[in-house]
Amino acid sequence: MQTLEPNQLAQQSSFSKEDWLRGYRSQPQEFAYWIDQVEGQIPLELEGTLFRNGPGLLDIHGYPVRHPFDGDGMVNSIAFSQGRAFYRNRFVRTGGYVAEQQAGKPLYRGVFGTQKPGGVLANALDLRLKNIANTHVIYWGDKLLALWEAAAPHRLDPYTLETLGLDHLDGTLAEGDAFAAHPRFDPGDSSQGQPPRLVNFAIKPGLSTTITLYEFDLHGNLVQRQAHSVPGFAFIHDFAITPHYALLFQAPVAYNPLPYLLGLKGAAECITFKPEEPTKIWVIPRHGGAVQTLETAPCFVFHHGNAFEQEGQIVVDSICYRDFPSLEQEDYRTVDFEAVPEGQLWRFTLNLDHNMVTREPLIERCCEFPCLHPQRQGRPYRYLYLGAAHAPRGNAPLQALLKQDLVSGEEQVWSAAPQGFSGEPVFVPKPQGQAEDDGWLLLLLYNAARRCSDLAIFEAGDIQQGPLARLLLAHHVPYGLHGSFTEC
Ligand code: 3ON
Ligand code: FE
Repeated sequence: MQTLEPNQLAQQSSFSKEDWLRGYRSQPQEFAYWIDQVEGQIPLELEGTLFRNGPGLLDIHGYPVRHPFDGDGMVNSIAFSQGRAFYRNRFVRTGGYVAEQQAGKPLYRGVFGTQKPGGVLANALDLRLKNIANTHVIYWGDKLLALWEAAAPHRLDPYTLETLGLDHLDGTLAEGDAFAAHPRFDPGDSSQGQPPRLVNFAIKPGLSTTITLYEFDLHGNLVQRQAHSVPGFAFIHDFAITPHYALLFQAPVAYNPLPYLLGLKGAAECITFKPEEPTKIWVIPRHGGAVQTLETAPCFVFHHGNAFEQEGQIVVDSICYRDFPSLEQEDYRTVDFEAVPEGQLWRFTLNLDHNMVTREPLIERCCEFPCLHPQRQGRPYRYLYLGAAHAPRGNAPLQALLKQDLVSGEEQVWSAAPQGFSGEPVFVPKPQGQAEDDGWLLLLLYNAARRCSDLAIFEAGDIQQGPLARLLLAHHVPYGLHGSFTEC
């Protein structure tokens, strides 16, 4: 066996940049087929459909997007039945996608800096948003919805993935209203007479920002809405809930829209981090009561793991970045991973009586895309699953699956390095499961060795044994964002 000096070890990379980049090629084709290349066994009891969303196009007829978050939404479904799996993918036929595919060139600017061809003059003062429906896909109230946080959802046919049109949630959203891409499913508590709820928020930024909170019942009917105005600009991508509270983190950012108006930058590229100011945590009671705001050290959060109430305090577990990842430096394809901060999991404990927040690091390994047992949402919990870097320290692409035991502190890691790249795991409880980790984890991997994607199915109770099954797709799916599982 080869032995390595410590400095050589540090230089040894767990991936090649060429391999990583190949996962960001457009996938313009749409497929529908039974997956017949399967390594291992698909569990017979796994019945239902995994939906995933993400940018399907990284270019529009050869014009590259400036950032993957600007890519047109492509929804994938993998339907499991009797040990077999059927794959399908379709682009969301948003107005922008249809028009641009017809025109053969970009007709819209992207929030993350994509510009129309034609230089500054062609872009200045064009402030139309292209709703790209690329961030999440959920099935709720008999509707399959593709979400993008700055505009309304698109409704899709859950079987064919055909786009049925924009959906204003039975009149809940007015024309032009936003709806965040991060709804939370509150499982409720039947012993307390609390039914399940879908809770989501919407942000209307400006000199002051309006946060609207929505709650829907199982049938998709709006049961509660409240709106609050908070001082200053806010970019809030995700939030957390407990049975009594919604929690939103407002990072200290400034927004100077001038370069956006002038056609020089995308809106998100005009956001800068203010490291001398605190991050504010907005605590909104879900069932009435005064809103409270607490402060903690400056940090930026895209995603929260979970939150819960404990002994009069609120605990929130969140992936924090030292600052808002600056977008303006260079092309995402030439990123220097070492030069940008990684996401790490922190635990915030909020004492509402004393208006105090304490925080401690839980996972120092670079990680993102947390998920947990859906019945533990908003409740005390033990296990969090995430996409993670192969190496225990430093910023790097996600190549691993991490299971964190928050009670014992034990971590389990399964890595797909050097040629595998991971993303968000989705937890599916077993039909008769008892333990919190009695379920499967579904993880879409980009497999650079095949230049195709694999769906890996893990036993959540033991991820280190590797996947129970690997479903080899006949093509690649560009690195995606979020997805969900539904039993039908
Ligand atoms: O001008 C305002 C500012 C702003 C940024 C208003 C606004 C609402 C138009 C706005 C828009 C925000 C949008 C559209 C955000 C979309 C975010 C998005 C599509 C994805 C975010 C992903 C986050 C993470 C952390 C992804 C991580 C990915 C990896 C680790 C790589 O696989
Ligand atoms: Fe997200």
